[in-house]
Order: sequence, then structure tokens, then C-alpha cells
Amino acid sequence: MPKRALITGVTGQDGSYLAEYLLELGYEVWGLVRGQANPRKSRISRLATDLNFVNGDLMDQASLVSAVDKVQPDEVYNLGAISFVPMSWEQPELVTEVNGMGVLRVLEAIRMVSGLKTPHRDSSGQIRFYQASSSEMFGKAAETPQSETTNFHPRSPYGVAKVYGHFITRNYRESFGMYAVSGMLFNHESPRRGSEFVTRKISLAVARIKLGVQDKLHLGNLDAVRDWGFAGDYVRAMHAMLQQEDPGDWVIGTGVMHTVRDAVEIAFDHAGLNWKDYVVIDPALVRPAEVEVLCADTTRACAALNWKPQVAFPELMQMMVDSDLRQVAREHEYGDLLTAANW
Ligand code: NDP
Ligand code: GDR
Repeated sequence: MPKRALITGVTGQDGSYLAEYLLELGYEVWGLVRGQANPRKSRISRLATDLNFVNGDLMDQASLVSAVDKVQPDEVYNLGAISFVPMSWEQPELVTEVNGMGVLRVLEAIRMVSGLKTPHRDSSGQIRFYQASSSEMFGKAAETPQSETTNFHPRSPYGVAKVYGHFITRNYRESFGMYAVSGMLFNHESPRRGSEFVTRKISLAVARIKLGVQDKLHLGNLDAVRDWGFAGDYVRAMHAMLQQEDPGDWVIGTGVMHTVRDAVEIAFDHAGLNWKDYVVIDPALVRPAEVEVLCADTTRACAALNWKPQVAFPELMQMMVDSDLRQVAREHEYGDLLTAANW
């Protein structure tokens, strides 16, 4: 019997890579999709043709119970979230509902369908749960690099909601003996990254400037430091975490720091352009409370999960620029094409 996985957030960047990876491994994969005629469903259907879909929403407890009951998964990956940090200052209550309470609802759905009652200490043979925790929880951390033992100091409503999701995952592990894992992943990017995030905003702008369809690139804080990796590498770590004998919390990143300015330089250089001619600093894009420096200490994950990232940041930015050059050229040739052509 193939293993069965249920992925929330399957229409997002990570969901698409994870679905492809699990299908390659021989899993039967189900994606939770929300909304009426969700346009992103057709994108993921094109990529992962063997994928099955079930309707549901992280805001709707009953829909999650019925999805878990229908799929009867061995593994549940909770990747669904409102993932763009600035949106969490504009709609803090919604972001808290989806990114915080949504985690509780998935855990409750698993608990109800598996009939788990407290106390229950044996996690063998249970539905295994993965929570997409985030380096944003570290925020203004007192130490760099950040590891599994670093204290949280979130700087956005998004980060605060993720801290709730993280601790409720740990609490269900401790309260019900659930096999519940939390992956504290640092920023990871790809040609499938949403264009609102800084790396993709840059790669798309470089392609458009190079091909003469954009003049300037407006950015906020160029000094922010991030540890950026490739999404395709990080989904392997998610899967590896759920194959361990005991559930736990894991930090995943590359351990290498770059500024937003570095990302800009690499991308413009790759297209033979001088970034100083095009980048405009826009104070409106500076966040109310910034996360200045993030860098992962992945010592534990690299050793225990036998995982290491394959794609370094300069190569990743170049991959994204190349992909966007192809996409923008296609748009240019065929008119107003799908902005999702990279999928
Ligand atoms: P994306 O923004 O690309 O995808 C988010 C997904 O969440 C989409 O599939 C979206 O579906 C879904 N979603 C949003 N709201 C709901 C809801 N109410 N119910 C069900 N699904 C919903 O994010 P990523 O793929 O980049 O990230 C995946 C997860 O990992 C997120 O939880 C994110 O917070 C977390 N994370 C990401 C990191 C990164 O660098 N990428 C780093 C650390 C954590 P729809 O198509 O319906 O909008
Ligand atoms: P982040 O990613 O907030 O770290 O969250 P993002 O790419 O949005 O920002 C990274 C850094 O770049 C600075 N920045 C800008 N950011 C954006 N989006 N647009 C700009 O114009 C711009 N100019 C400068 C930001 O201030 C910030 O410091 C991502 C998301 O995927 C989260 O869901 C995830 O949890 C974390 O990564 C880890």
C-alpha cells in the first residue's frame, strides 16, 4: 500500500514542490484546496498530474475534519497560511485566524478522526503531522545564528501567529502523544515564489527591465539580512522530519547570510545591468517592525536528518532571473499571458 499524504497549501510554492516530491517517492497525494474555482488549482494540476484534491479551508473546522476523514492520511503537511508578512499588519485578525487558529483546527481534525484522548503516550501508527513554522518566530533574536534552542521574539502579527502554531503543535505532542513535528524553516525561494516576496520581486523586475517593459524597481530596506535557500531542497527536509522515530522541532536553513542588497546585485549583474541605475528606495516599503538578521544553525538537522541544501543563494537568484527572462519574453511575444507561466 502506498503511503497517503494530505497537504494544506498545496497551491502555494512549497505545496507544489512537496506534492511533486511525494509523488516521486510513490505516495498517494491529496491537496486541500479552498474557494470556488481557485485559479491556482489548475497550476498545480498541470505540475502534479497524479494529485487528488479535497475541499477545505483552514478557517472551517468541519471541512478539515471531513477532509482528514475522507483521505485517511498517514501524513498531514500543514503548509496553508497567509504567508506575506506585511499583510499581517493590515489584516492581523485574519492572519491570526488562518496561521494560528488554523493549526489548532488541523490538529483537532486529526485528533477527532483518530479518536485520540488524553493521556495517550504511544505515537506509533498515528497520523503524522508537520507544521510549517518559520524563522519569523525568532524575529529580533538575542543570538545569531538561531537554533532549536533560541528564544522567540516575533516582530509581526504573522510571526506571533506562527509562534502560537508552533507551541500548539508541541502541546498536542505533549498532551496527546501525537506525532506532531514543527519545521522552523528559514526563507526559501524558487521561480514559483510569489512576486510579492523580495527575491521574486527583484528577479521579475530585472527581467522586465532587461526586456524594456519596466523602468525602475522600488524596494524598502536593503540592509535586511536573510538566510535564503531553495524551496525544492527544503521540502525534502519536511519529509525527512516525519520519517524520524520521535517527533520534534527542527531548524532548516543554509547557514549563509546575504543582504537584500546582495540579492539585488547578483540579479542585476546576471542580466548585465548596474542595479544603481534602477533601484529606488521607497520608505513606504519599510516595515513597522523589521526583522534585521536571520541565519540558521542547522547542525542538528544536517546530522540527524542527513539533509543538506544543494542550491547556494547566488545560483538560486540566477535561476530565478533566467526563469523570469523566459517568462517575460513569452509574455512579450504572446501578449498578456498567464503571470504564472513559470509553473
Ligand atoms: P504560499 O503563500 O506560496 O502558499 C500559501 C498557501 O496557503 C496557498 O496554497 C494558499 O492557498 C493557502 N492558504 C491560504 N489561506 C488558506 C486558508 N484559509 N485555508 C487553506 N489554505 C489557505 O506560501 P509558501 O508555499 O511559501 O509557504 C508554505 C508555508 O510555509 C506557509 O505556512 C508559510 O507561512 C510557511 N513558511 C514559508 C517560508 C518561505 O520562505 N517560503 C519560510 C517559513 C515558513 P490559495 O491558493 O487558496 O490561496
Ligand atoms: P520575509 O520575506 O518577510 O522574510 O518572509 P520577504 O521576501 O517579504 O522580505 C525579506 C526582506 O526583504 C525586505 N525588503 C522587501 N521585502 C518585500 N517583500 N518587498 C520589498 O520591496 C522589500 N524591500 C526590502 C523586507 O523588509 C525583509 O526584511 C518570508 C515569507 O515567506 C514568510 O512566510 C516566511 O515565514 C519567512 O520568509 C521566513
